[in-house]
Amino acid sequence: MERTLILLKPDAVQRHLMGKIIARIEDKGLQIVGMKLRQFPKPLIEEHYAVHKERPFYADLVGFMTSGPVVALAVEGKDAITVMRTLIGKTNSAEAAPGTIRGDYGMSFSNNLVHGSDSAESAEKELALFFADDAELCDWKPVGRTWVYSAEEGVH
Ligand code: IDP
Ligand code: MG
Repeated sequence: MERTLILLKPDAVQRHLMGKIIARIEDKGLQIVGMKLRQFPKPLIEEHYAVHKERPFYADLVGFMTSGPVVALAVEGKDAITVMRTLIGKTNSAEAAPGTIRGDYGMSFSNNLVHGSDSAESAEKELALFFADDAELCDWKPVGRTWVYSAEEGVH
């Protein structure tokens, strides 16, 4: 099992898409093991996007991500990082494939609704940033797991 950090960005919250996006994640068979809604402090967002520090859009990105509440989710599943990236779609929402979250709900490059960790290393770092206390994460076993995966997939 793998965990990934998902953020529902301020545009998703303002556009009342939280429920629809969370439903996509649950419908896929992924499991939410942490969830909080908060207007996160600027230093935390700056650290989260530190890899983009030198990019021309960095200041706007930090401004956007601190402009309103964000939902942070810890999502668990087999290959959850890749599965979520596929579900989210291409960075530029206008080009994202139909059926993806960005492809179905977005038009923008920057206001693209969702963040998902892009590797095991960033997932670990980002989860620690948004869920600093382990007690904020919930280990639980959904009853349906034995139907989401086959026994051979080794996650029962
Ligand atoms: P990702 O969210 O698909 O992983 P990244 O390249 O990691 O995309 O960029 C982080 C975020 O920065 C994007 O989701 C988007 O909100 C914003 N961003 C990336 N590239 C641009 C750009 O060229 N113009 C404006 N915003 C951008
Ligand atoms: Mg990224």
